[in-house]
Amino acid sequence: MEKEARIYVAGHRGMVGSALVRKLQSEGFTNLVTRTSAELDLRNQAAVANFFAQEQPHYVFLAAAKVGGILANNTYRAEFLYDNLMIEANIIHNAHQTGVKKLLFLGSSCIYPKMADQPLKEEYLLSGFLEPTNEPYAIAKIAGIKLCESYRSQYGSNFISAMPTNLYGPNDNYDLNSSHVLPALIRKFHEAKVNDQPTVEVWGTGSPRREFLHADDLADACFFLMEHYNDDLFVNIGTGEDVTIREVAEMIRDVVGYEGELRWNTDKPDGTPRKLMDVSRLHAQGWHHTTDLRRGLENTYQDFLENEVMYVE
Ligand code: GFB
Repeated sequence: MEKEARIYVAGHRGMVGSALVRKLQSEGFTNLVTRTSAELDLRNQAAVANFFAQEQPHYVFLAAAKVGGILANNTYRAEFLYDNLMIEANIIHNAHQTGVKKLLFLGSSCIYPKMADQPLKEEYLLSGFLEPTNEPYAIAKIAGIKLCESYRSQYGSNFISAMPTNLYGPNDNYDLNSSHVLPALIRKFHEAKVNDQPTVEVWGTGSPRREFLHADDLADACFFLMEHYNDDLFVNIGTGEDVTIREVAEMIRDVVGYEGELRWNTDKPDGTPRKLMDVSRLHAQGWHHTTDLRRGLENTYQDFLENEVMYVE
C-alpha cells in the first residue's frame, strides 16, 4: 500500500478496527477513511453505495461486525445473522463496484465445525455441523468468505479473508451480558477485589479450551497480509496455543490480584469444547505473534484500570 493511499477501516471504533488504525498510523499511513455507525449505517445498501462512490477508497479493512460472547450470540441470533450479512454484502459488493484495489475481510474461528479435528486447518471449513450457540454468526462469516472468493473468481477482485482466533485487548466490550470471557473475567475479578467479595462466578465447567490473541498482534498480522498475501485461500490468525477456561480464569485472578474463590455456574453454556487454530499457513508466510498471554492480560488489565469509567458505564 502506498503511504498516501486512501484506506477505509470499517469498524474503527471497535477493538479490532481501533487496533488497525493504531497500526496503520504507526506505519505512516495518514489518509485513513472512517465513519462511526451513527454517520454510516453499514446495513443500509444505499448509504454504503453512496459512501463508496464518494470516498473511492483504494484499500478496505473490513473489521465492522456485530460481535459478542457466547450469551449474546445465542440470544440475539437474528441480529448476528442479519446485521453481519448486510454489512459484509454491502461493503464487499461496493468495493467491487468502485474498483477497490484490495480488501481484507475478517471472519472468526467459529466458522469451523464444532467437532472438527484439532488444530483447525483452513480446509475443514464446511466439513461438519457448527456449534449451535453461534451458528448464525458463523453462517454470516462463512458467507463473507464466500463473497470474497466469488468476487475474486468471477471478477478477479483482490479480496482476501483472514480468520482470527478469540481476541482481547484495548477497547474490548466489558458488558457482562454481551462480552467475551476475558473482558468479563477482568471486570468480575477487579470488582470482586475492590468490593471484597468472597467468590466470583465463572460460566460453564472450565474445561473448554480456547486460544487467545492480542488485538495488536491481530492488527499486525492483517497489515502483513494486506502487504504480502494475494491468494484466494483464506488464512487462520492465531497463536497456535490454547488454555482451558479454568487456567485462563486463574491467570486473570492472579493478574488482578484477587484472593477469593472461583464459583463455576454450569447453568451457563460451555460452547465449543476446543477451537485451536492451525496457523501453519500464516507461519509459512513469515508472520508470528509476539504477545504472550500473560503479558497481554497484564497490559489489558492496565488499560482497563485507565479506562474503567468509559468501559463500565
Ligand atoms: O468468550 P466466550 O463468550 O465465547 O466464552 P466462545 C468462552 C468460554 O468461556 C465459554 C466461558 O466456555 C464460556 O462459558 N466463560 C466463563 C465465560 N466465564 C465467562 C463469562 O463471564 N463470560 C463469558 N462470555 N464467557 C464466541 C462465539 O464463542 O467466540 C463468537 O460466540 C465468536 O461467535 C467468539 O466466535 C470469538 O469462544 O465460546
